[in-house]
Amino acid sequence: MQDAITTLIKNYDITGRYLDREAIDRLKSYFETGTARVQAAALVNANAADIVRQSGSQLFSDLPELIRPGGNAYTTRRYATCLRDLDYFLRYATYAWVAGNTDVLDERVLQGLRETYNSLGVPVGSVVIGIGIMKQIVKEKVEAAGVADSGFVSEPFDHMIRELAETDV
Ligand SMILES: CCC1=C(C)/C(=C/C2=NC(=C\c3[nH]c(/C=C4\NC(=O)[C@H](C)[C@H]4CC)c(C)c3CCC(=O)O)/C(CCC(=O)O)=C2C)NC1=O
Repeated sequence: MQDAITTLIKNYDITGRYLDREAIDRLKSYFETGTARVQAAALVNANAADIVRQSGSQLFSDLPELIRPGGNAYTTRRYATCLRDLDYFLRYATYAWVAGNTDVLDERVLQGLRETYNSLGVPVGSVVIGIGIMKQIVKEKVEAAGVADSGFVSEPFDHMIRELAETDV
């Protein structure tokens, strides 16, 4: 698992370079957004159950066939498992904010996920829509709380969306 700093240092060490202008700029931007990243993570921590519930409700109202007989989230067990998956995506997104890096998502969340979903008939396109809905809800909450520099908020969600959507082709 890597974070913004270890990744940068590793890259410079490989080529034996001192931290140059570009490295300093990247470090500055990471430290300048640091407080906001931690604030956003704390905000999600305090509202996680709510965010997951709201995201699920909107997903199932946009795609009601998911919870009808034959739908992948039909039955209480699968409904709950779907919400659990959304909760995983949310929790790991907060780790990625704090790390300033999406590596944790590749390693802990996305690896092998598409294969698992395919083998269980979980519709990846609908999962991607669910992550997009959750991103919107989280962005609104973070902005409403007045957390500065919220540009980083979307990053982990966009990364998961991109990776899942891409590997589904
Ligand atoms: C921390 C990293 C991590 C992730 C991401 C993860 C996902 C994950 N989701 C699973 C199942 C599942 N995932 C869903 C999700 C959905 N179905 C839908 O229709 C919706 C579109 C969607 C919710 C948004 C469902 C319904 C199942 C159960 C499928 C089944 O057993 O038939 C499974 C199979 C094992 C299980 O049932 O627990 C895994 C491994 N597990 C992990 O450890």
